[in-house]
Amino acid sequence: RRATTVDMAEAEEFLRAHRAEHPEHGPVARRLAEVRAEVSATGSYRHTEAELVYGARVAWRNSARCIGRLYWRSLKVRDLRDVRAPKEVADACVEHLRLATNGGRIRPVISVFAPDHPDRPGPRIRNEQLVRYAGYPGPDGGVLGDRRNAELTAQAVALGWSPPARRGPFDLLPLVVDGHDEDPCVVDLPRDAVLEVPISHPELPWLAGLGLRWHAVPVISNMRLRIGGIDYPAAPFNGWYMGTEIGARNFADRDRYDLLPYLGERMELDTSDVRTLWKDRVLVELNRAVLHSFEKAGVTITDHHTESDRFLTHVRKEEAAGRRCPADWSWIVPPVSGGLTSVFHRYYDKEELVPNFFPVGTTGI
Ligand code: HEM
Ligand code: NRG
Repeated sequence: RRATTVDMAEAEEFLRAHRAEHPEHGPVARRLAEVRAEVSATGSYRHTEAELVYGARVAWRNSARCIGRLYWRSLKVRDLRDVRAPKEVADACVEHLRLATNGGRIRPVISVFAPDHPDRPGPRIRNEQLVRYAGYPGPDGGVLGDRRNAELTAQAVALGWSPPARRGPFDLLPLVVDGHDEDPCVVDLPRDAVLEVPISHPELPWLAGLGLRWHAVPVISNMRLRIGGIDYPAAPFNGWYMGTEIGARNFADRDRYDLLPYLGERMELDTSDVRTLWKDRVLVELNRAVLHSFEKAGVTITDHHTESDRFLTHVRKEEAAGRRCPADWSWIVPPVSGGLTSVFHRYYDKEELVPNFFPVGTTGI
């Protein structure tokens, strides 16, 4: 995990881009000289507060898989670069959840913890999101809860975490944070830091009785933020949900909660032949239930039609600003009703830009 010296070419490109977009921070020449000296002496450099804020926002702007980028300028950046001890990282993550949740009026937030340095790596969060539901191995190879988190659940248990006495399908996993030269820290999330939405349906009263729920805020915590050659391996960020993420994937995927067969029976559809399109019909009702429930609970959520139109507005604004807007069609097009949404009917720029977010286990760009 030893990081290498900062790539000065990447640093320079970033510093020039920052001053070009924000001339109020003065001429770039002096800053470049300063950074060159710091990199020669230490192998790395420290971003100014303004560079960090700009870098984090541009990393979002450059995230080719994200349909929610219209609001990239509104990202609230928490400068936690001096926080590296696992327990302190975990506590600050709990605080992130509270700030972002904001009683249901969700705010986009990123918390940037200590970066990797040539002689000391930064902290790492093992959870892929701050809020994840446990997946327990059941009999016959089945899983109780979210199968996607089976591995993290096993790791937490191995590190001494005890699941609730009565295990359920929506048990909150603890945060698992690794530090440098320290044992990983396992911290339960306080219940009152995690807002959850009970799922009901506008016309199918029995659906509320199933006890389905989902957490209000998606906080991705396993991506490395890279800015100007510096890696921030712990930089959890959030926006709000688009309904299809929950209704068409988390609840529906065969390797997640796999609810379609059960709901098809409950809706009394003919599930004997895929050509009745029973799965498609269940999926629509499930997605209505998600949007309905979040709205009823007063929790920010968006739908795939609105978000697709907003995304194309964003692409046009970026073009007008003379910038490229890379986008990955296969991630941007929603997992239901693709052709009904505006984003389906065109292609996008493909190149990868930095700053950006990368899978935490990888190095470089
Ligand atoms: C991916 C929506 C905010 C960065 C996505 C996806 C959606 C989405 C639907 C695809 C997820 C999937 O298919 O699993 C939104 C909405 C936001 C928002 C509605 C509301 C404000 C943000 C913010 C950031 C961000 C604040 C970073 C600062 C990303 C990245 C991915 C992504 C890096 C790709 C994740 C991966 O590779 O697994 N977003 N997003 N998004 N978003 Fe956003
Ligand atoms: N599909 C995942 C979340 C991925 C990111 N989505 C966002 N990001 N909306 C899920 O939990 O369903 N965001 O930062 O808002």
